[in-house]
Amino acid sequence: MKILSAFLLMMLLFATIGCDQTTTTPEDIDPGYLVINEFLASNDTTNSDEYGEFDDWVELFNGKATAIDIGGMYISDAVADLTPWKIPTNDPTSTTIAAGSFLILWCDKEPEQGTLHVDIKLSNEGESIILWESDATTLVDSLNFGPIDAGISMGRLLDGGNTWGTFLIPTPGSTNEISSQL
Ligand SMILES: [Ca+2]
Ligand SMILES: [Ca+2]
Repeated sequence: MKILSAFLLMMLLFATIGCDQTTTTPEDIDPGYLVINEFLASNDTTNSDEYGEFDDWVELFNGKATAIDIGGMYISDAVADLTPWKIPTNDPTSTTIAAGSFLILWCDKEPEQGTLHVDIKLSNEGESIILWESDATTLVDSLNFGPIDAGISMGRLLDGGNTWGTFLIPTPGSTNEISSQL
């Protein structure tokens, strides 16, 4: 009887997961984490910034139950960068990510265009993205990626989850579109 109950429970669990693939489940998220959730390393036509420029971007996702202000954190495209870019601290309205929400950082090396324009660019030949806490030492999240075609984004299949994929339809600032996975 116990075995049967366990079997039914397993079946119910699989059925639940199977029906709900586009929703991030608690098991997929480490609640302590702010993560790099998606990025577009070569942006030709997907989306443009406030200046009409189709620049590269990194999407962050706050999987915590509380808002996070990323002002003061550091970002770079190289692990050994001795002068990573400090995200400005004077514009918390722009740099605060609500619980369960997303934020786009434009990787255009044009910080004069606004708080969320960082002094790095991404290469679609492959490189790294690293985000540090405001002590410039504690790692928030990082990844390495290889060559990727223009207009194709890479991201977590479930927002905040551990498994990465490539997406035909990038989703800057919103839930990753698992149905467009390549
Ligand atoms: Ca720009
Ligand atoms: Ca997204």
